[in-house]
Amino acid sequence: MPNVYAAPGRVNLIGEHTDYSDGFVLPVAIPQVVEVSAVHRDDRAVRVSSAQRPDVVEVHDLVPGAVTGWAAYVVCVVWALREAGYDIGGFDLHVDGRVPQGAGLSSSAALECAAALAVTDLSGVDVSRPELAKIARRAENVFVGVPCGIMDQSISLLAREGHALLLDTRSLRYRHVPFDPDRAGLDLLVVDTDAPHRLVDGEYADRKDACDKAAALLGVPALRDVTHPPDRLPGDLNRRVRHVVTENRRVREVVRLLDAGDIRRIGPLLTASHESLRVDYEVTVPELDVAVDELLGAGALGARMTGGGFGGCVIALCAKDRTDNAVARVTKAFHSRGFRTPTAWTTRASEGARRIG
Ligand code: GAF
Repeated sequence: MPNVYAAPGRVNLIGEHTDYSDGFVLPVAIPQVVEVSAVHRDDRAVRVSSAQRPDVVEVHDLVPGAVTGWAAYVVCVVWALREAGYDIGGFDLHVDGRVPQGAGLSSSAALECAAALAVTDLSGVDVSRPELAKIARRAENVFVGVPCGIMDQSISLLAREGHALLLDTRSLRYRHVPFDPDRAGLDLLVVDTDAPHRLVDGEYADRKDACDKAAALLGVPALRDVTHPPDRLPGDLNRRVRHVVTENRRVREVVRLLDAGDIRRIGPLLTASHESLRVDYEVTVPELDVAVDELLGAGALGARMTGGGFGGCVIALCAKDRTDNAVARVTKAFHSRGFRTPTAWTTRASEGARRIG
């Protein structure tokens, strides 16, 4: 009998493009999960199949570069766990991915985390969830070659229902912050713009390089250590740093309001985050900006892009009686501009990775 594990995708409430500068993030897990069914093998090979793909990948010699494409996000964690000294045997892994792909909802980290939980649990090795998040991030950085931060793996493994996760990406200390829009008569709305990702990998790496360069010029270990936006850096760097500095402040302010039970007042901070990502960090596209404008025009308390940007999803905090109208407005505006048809749904803060069968 296969053993089945599930790990969720996420939306990030606030704290965008801060996790590779040692900053603060505040994501929530969504109900959509990636499921991985795992069966132990007698040898050390890893075989991966998927309900969504026709190809089956079997790897005997697990080294970076040996596998590319979707299967790399599964086998990478076996590689990284072995590298970290854990005794992980061979497995047949079957994936059923229900997190929308390419929408910025972190389907890749969900895949990594479901696989990581499966192979560690079934190998009887004891790895803490924060340690597993670090290993899964390293797997993606080194094996897959994507220079992501640690936010997505952390929320997938550490999420708690009805809560957001406040994570300090330097110390890796974290805390669950109550987040229940429903109780306040609000919806957390997700709008998938279906905008094609443009140059996402190159642009993401470019932003990370800019942050590293700015930190070096300012003489600090990471932009987390900058308290006031600078004005003496070359080119775009002042604006890039300003985003990170102001975004870290906004995360702390949102957490203060949520702790005080003042969820309605986080709206303007979400919107300010979007403005910062649009003007200073330049990771939005017209579809994201139009969606945010229309949602706000329909009375949303706040709205912003979520995830890496350059396409993907927008989130909004909306009074329940305004949600339908807000979605209709976005759809109409998209049609009149010739954008693709957006998809929208309400979501809730859900639980993290777990065994389900
Ligand atoms: C992507 C990355 F994977 C995260 O680490 C994070 O940097 C995010 O973009 C932007 O906040 O999801």
